Amino acid sequence: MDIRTVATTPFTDQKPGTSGLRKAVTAFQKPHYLENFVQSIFDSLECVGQTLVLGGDGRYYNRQAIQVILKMAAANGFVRVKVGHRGILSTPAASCVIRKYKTLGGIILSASHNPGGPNGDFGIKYNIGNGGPAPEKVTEAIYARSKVIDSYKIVDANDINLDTLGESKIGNMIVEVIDSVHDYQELMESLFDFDRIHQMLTSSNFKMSFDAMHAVTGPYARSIIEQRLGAGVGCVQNGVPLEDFGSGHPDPNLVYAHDLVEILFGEYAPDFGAASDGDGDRNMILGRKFFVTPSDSLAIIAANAKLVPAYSQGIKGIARSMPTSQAADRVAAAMGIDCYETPTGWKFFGNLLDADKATLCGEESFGTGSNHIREKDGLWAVLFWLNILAARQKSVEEIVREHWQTYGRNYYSRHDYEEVDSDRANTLVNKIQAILPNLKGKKYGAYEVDYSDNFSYKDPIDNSVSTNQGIRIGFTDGSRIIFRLSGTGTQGATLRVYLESYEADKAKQNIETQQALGDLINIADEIAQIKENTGMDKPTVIT
Ligand code: VG1
Ligand code: CO
Repeated sequence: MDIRTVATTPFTDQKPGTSGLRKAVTAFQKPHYLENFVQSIFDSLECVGQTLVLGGDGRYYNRQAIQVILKMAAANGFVRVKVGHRGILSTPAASCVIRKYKTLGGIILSASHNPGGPNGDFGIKYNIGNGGPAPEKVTEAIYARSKVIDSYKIVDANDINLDTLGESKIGNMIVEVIDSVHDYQELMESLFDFDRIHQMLTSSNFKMSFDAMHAVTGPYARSIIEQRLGAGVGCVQNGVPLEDFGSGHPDPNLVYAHDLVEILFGEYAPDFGAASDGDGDRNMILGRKFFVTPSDSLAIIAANAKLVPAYSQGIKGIARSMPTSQAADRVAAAMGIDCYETPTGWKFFGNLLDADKATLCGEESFGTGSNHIREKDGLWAVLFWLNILAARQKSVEEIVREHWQTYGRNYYSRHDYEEVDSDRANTLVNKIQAILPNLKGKKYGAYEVDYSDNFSYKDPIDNSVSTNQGIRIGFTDGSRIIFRLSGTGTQGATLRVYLESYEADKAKQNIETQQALGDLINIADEIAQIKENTGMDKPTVIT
């Protein structure tokens, strides 16, 4: 085997964010940029004799990056790489394969919902042996290494044919091109009542539509929902993964999944609609003319978990990210189980899942999942909802409204201000930070501040502490306003403002969300002076 050691100089900007390293494609195309980061990952591991999982969401540069990483894996002593067919592995499928074959870990190439193509974004993340995103101590080690790296190792070899299943070799290392869907589908089949869902989907009185947004879930949804579960050809829209996602923005929300939204809010709306993001870990759930917020979805999944075979014995606990609404907390309280509040990003759920303290996890950002893998899982959430619908024989809207009547409704919305100048965004955060200590007891109309802090989290399993995870302002009636800067953007800064209020009164649970949150929206602007500090008079995206 011809191992070459190539001299390189460090880049200063290879710090992984909320979910791996994300940059413009052009950044990754700079000489040695990808190689430096991959070698920094390998240098933080004991690779010799190990197996690696490798795949991505199919975006532009996926195939090129895979060829480079394969040759570097061989040079660094891996004995086997399991790579997805055509380079495709959704994030949840990669997590599944890592766990099933007990590999050292995996590399997932994705910038999730960020647009792709030559002018779009690319990304790379490392997942550890439990199948989950590398925890902070690992990402910090990778970043530290990237700042001093002076060489990387690569084998001179021909490219691997990713279009044909089976094994070949680079030097001593076996490259195994695996079916991207098989292992994942088998796992889904072991969790849900496929027969019952099949019955519903093949009956004449239930119709659904799934939008894969030209991203990675196409092949998964076609195989599982259209074929195995009998929904039939045509149920999955935009099912062929494209390198630029058909110039779309593969983010399953009311703004970017507008094709699906039009169908579900149109005249001949089906009973159920769902979409997933670039790498398949997010989900949006729609009923006929009805949108389910991701926070409500988590709570409803938890409340109905016993209807699903894999969770029929009950759940141990729930975990949600800090900005996610407290709807799940109410379900946990009613069930007498714990609800954990973690910082944003799936990596913080790993320890709770491993320790069996939480069974279900969720984030307001259209992420839901469970202990079946260690990533959020878009199709899993869709199947969970289908299983609930099949078992309860009610509409999505009926199920959600009944849930509100039982537990109360947590009105919820997120306002994003994208591409804010980074200095201005930091100034805004510093200004709020400065007034935080003086807010307690302060009254804004009917709202009185109960607490205000910058969220810090102590992991109950390994006691690691993560500080500065977002500013929380809680009011005496349980309402909250949260301010955070995104850790996944690639241009300027994105300010996220999360708004939540609680309504127990059944007569007041049907107000339009922005209207219900109107006072809090104004208070958020008063506290953060958003318009003045960002120079923007309204959010760029409201979800
Ligand atoms: C966003 C979401 C967060 C999610 C992360 C990765 O992070 O808010 O909840 O875990 O994206 O999701 P941020 O730092 O931009 O707010 V994914 O589907 O992009 O892997
Ligand atoms: Co994603």
